[in-house]
Amino acid sequence: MDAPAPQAIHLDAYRKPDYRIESLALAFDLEPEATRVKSRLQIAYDGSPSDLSEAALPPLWLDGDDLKLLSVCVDGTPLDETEYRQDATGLSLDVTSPGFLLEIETEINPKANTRLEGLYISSGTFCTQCEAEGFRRITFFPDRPDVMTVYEVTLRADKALYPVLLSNGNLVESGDLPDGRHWTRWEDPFPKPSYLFAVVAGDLACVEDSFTTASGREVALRIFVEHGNEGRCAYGMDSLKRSMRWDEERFGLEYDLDLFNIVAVSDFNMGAMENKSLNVFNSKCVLADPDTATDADYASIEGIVAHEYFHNWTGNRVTCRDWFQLSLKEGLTVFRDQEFSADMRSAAVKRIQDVRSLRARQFPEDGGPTAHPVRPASYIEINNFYTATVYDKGAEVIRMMQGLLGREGFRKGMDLYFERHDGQAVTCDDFAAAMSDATGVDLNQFKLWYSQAGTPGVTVTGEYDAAARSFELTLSQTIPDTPGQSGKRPMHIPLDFALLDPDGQPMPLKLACEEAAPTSRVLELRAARQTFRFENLDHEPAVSINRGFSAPVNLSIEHTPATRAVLMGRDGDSFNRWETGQQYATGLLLEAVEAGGEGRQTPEALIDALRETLLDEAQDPAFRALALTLPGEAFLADQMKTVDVDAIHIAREKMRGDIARALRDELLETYRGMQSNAPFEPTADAAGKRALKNLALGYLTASGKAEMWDLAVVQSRNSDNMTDRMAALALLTDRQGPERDDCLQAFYQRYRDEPLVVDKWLALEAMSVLPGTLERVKGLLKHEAFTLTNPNKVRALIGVFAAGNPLRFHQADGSGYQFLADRIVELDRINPQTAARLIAPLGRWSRFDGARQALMRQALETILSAENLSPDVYELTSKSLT
Ligand code: B3K
Ligand code: ZN
Repeated sequence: MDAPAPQAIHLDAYRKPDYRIESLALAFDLEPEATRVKSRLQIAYDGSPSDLSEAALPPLWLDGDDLKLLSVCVDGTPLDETEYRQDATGLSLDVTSPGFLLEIETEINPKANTRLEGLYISSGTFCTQCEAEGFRRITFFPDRPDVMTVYEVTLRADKALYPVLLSNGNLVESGDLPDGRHWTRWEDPFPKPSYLFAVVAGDLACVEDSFTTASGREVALRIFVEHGNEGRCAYGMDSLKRSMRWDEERFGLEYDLDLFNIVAVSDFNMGAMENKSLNVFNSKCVLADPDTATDADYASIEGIVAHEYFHNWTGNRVTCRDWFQLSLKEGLTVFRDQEFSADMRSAAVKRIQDVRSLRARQFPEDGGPTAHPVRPASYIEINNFYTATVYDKGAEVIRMMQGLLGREGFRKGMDLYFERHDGQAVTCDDFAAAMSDATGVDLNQFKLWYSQAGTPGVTVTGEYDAAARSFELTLSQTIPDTPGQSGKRPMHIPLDFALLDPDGQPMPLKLACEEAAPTSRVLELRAARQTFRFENLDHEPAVSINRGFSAPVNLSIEHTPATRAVLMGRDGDSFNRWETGQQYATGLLLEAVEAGGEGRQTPEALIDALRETLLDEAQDPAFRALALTLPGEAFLADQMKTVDVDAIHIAREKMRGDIARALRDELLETYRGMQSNAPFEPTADAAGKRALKNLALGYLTASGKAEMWDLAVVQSRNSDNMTDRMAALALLTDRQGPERDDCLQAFYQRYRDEPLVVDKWLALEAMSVLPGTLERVKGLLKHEAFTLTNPNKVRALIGVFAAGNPLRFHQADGSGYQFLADRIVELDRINPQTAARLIAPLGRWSRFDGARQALMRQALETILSAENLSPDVYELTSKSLT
């Protein structure tokens, strides 16, 4: 790299803005290659009155990126070029009066905007993405979240090509213009930061519904989609209405405008965006019907629609002071969407799924070269900080607060937060202060969760004294060093806790110093090491700790075969029932990996426990499916000092085979028993049955009986829904032979005109464990179905290969690494944000053997030596190499 390395921005350098924007009027003349943007900003000096002598007024800084400046006027007078200074990052104006009207005209080229930040075109529709710093690619503006103002937006465009013209807030006027053009004007009465601004213009179909809020406001709900997709909006619409009701009931939060719009677009850098009253969605995250979407897609749509809607209060009405506070809105809103989904579906199953995803995405991040705190202290490119840590660990931090304050206390804290901060841009400290002030709970030590990175390790040991009928529990914590942070302070860790008797019943927990003996407690670990002594216990207890995964830590605890059986079979906390089984299987698998993969026969104790769960009709099928799913290869890798992808794969397949052979009859019975002739319903119950049925099918194909594969072939061809079809194909993609190719080919032919299903097809090829996968993936880059300009396609093929196929990505010759490096360099020129998101698998190099380490570092060096690297890719690649 010849250009100077991009500079980092630091949290402690925060300064409040010098100027307020009292109002903003924007007018767009939309043309694909030359859109004109006129902005009128009423500006006021926001410093102390003593600074008001004219000479002392600081210059006004306006961010700008890739804009053609046409004119600047102050109070009606055009400025000449000596009165402002422009560089590649913006404009600095001399200010002579504490209040003035600034008018700026710029020209932009949406068609050339392949970064998908700012104003761009997706399948002929104009749309915007402004978070985090896209607004500066539309017009010059102080593009930071603590500058909030009211917007009036006028849109003018060709009426035939763009009959729908949308922006934030309420439609106030519209009309026709000469030359086949038309216009609309929008006003958003709520002050907002620029990142929540949005515009959409296109020829879109609209599905309409309505919602009446608790206080009687009638809200029009609209989902705009490409023509032909109207039939795929029902689930998203229903999710929206249920979210609106839920937020009223759980948090007393009502919608605040008469209109709520969702627009689906096919080219989008992430899932969706919460622009005020005009949410823009990746079509994948809102469109669904049984023929094209799986149960997992339905669940994700429900969660994402809710998430974006919930941002209206947590993010929009109260926003972030600066981007270091991103988790203020994201962690809190993820927590809210998790709670919503838990209420809509099975809370136990939802919790297990969330923990699985935390462990798959966040724990490795927290233990790798890009580890950062929930509130980072510095960044080069903020788009690189929309991470699992900020989102998912951030949500865990909020969940722990709810655990410490109780649900009622937490609600009081939320009420106080809105009472104090509605309409403001605030910090994570302001949030914690509201929680603490509303309840009197001291959160000072707890706030280390915001500033210390790394997953804490908690070790649990216990000793039962039969003569004294007492049990002594010792907890100790260590917080690992992470880049730039060492010697950390002990955290405040809330651990939900019970002691179970041999029947799985919770025993009274009487501490020596207390009279009360509840049957469950939250143990608050605050010191590096703490001991708790419980009295009056008639049996040696089974320790059920970190129930419901109350704290995001790595727990280390030894069980005897007897206590393990109690926890696995009878713990009333279903999370720990699941967790104990997973720990048991993990221990066995890691032993087998040590032995090169094959290891010994899977013990009867595990098989018996799995049989019991499989056949236990009292338990939710979705839970049973999760309990019978072995820990994934990536999770196992994360438990090892030096990862051996081949041995992990062999060990896991061997155990699957053992289980399949031992339980074949029961699995076949389950496979048949979970079939249904009823029409597809995306309910949690029906989805749970399909999950268990497909789990059984997976094991059956692993049992070594060739005829079991016929079940998968038939299911892939004859199912009436995408869930079953995909489940069968995911098995078939790993099996060499003509059926595989025939089934995948038939699938592509059937769905070649459905972009979202074509993504699934690409992902199936990318996740195959067969040896020729990399070659097939390379071939698919040239397939008519693939393009580097669409982020969904990139993630489906390249992303799934690199992050979801450890066996083939890490093949010993390093060809997987070099393939990824080349694609990242190529994509960086088109779309840096999406390119940067592909780097993480290479950053894990230190966990591999010497030969792979060298090859992975070499691939990272290839990226770093490319010319004109974006700050996005530069930041993550350089950090990954340290
Ligand atoms: N707030 C957006 C994410 C924007 C990402 C910008 N790189 C979606 C969400 O979290 O709801
Ligand atoms: Zn969000």
